[in-house]
Amino acid sequence: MDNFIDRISISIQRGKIDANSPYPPDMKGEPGADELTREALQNGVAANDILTLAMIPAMGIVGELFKDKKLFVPQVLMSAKAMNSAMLHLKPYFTSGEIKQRGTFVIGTVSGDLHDIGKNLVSMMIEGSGWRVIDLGVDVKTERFIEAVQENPGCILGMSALLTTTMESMEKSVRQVRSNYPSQRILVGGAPLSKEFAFRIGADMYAPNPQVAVEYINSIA
Ligand code: B12
Repeated sequence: MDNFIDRISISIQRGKIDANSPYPPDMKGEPGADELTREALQNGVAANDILTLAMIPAMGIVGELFKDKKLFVPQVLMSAKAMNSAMLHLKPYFTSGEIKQRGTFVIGTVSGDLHDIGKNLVSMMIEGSGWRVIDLGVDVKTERFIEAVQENPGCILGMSALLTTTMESMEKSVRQVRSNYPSQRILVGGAPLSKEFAFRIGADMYAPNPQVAVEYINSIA
């Protein structure tokens, strides 16, 4: 199992999507995150181990290298693509669809923010715990969040922000949704957030990861 975990982690760190992908040149022809994840699952490695021991830490390493200017945006994008190719294989394990739907969860990344890996993970895990998920995508304007709440009475609303600058868009969206729908449940997440920030802007809950998010929404369903 360690071998698969290490190889998946490296393929994400290096941005190696699959065997046909020419990037990075020194890994030409080698299997990437796509094949390695499929094989790992076929060999009995648990989906949750692949996610928590390989994929999430690998993106963390990419983030550190990016911060230290040892990696640049195009390389980070390749890592994001490799991560997404691995996530496609995990989805069926987290979204078996066997559970009766508990309610509707609407989620989006706030205006000005294009980061969607974390949001997609949260969507996948929440869907897997029995919720119908409506994913509004990235760069979601306040009006769109409000429309979605209006169209889905009783839903729980999730917002994601990965940039300190877009935490302001989140605040605006949360406050406006709240003023239109005072009892709307709002859950927020994203690396730069904190519980204090979430409560200050009027959200009901901050979850640092999908597990806490799932526990929270199941506890109020
Ligand atoms: C991948 C990445 C990109 C990719 C995004 C690809 C994609 N499709 O998402 C690309 C290359 C496009 C990109 C662009 C930029 N990025 Co960027 N990016 C990252 C990176 C390396 C990883 C983010 C990620 O996917 N992490 C993995 C996932 C699994 O973690 P996560 O997103 O935090 O999500 C978890 C939790 O936060 C939580 N969560 C997330 N959302 C939600 C929502 C809810 C409701 C809940 C409950 C939980 C939850 O659950 C998730 C799973 O555990 C981070 C570094 C980092 N360490 O975060 C920088 C980072 C976020 N980016 C950064 C920057 C500066 C940028 C750019 C401005 C760079 C530039 N000069 O152009 C642009 C901005 C583009 C834009 N307008 O959004 C900075 C932000 C700095 C800051 N403090 O604001 C970071 C922190 C890098 C750094 N250290 O400097 N980026």
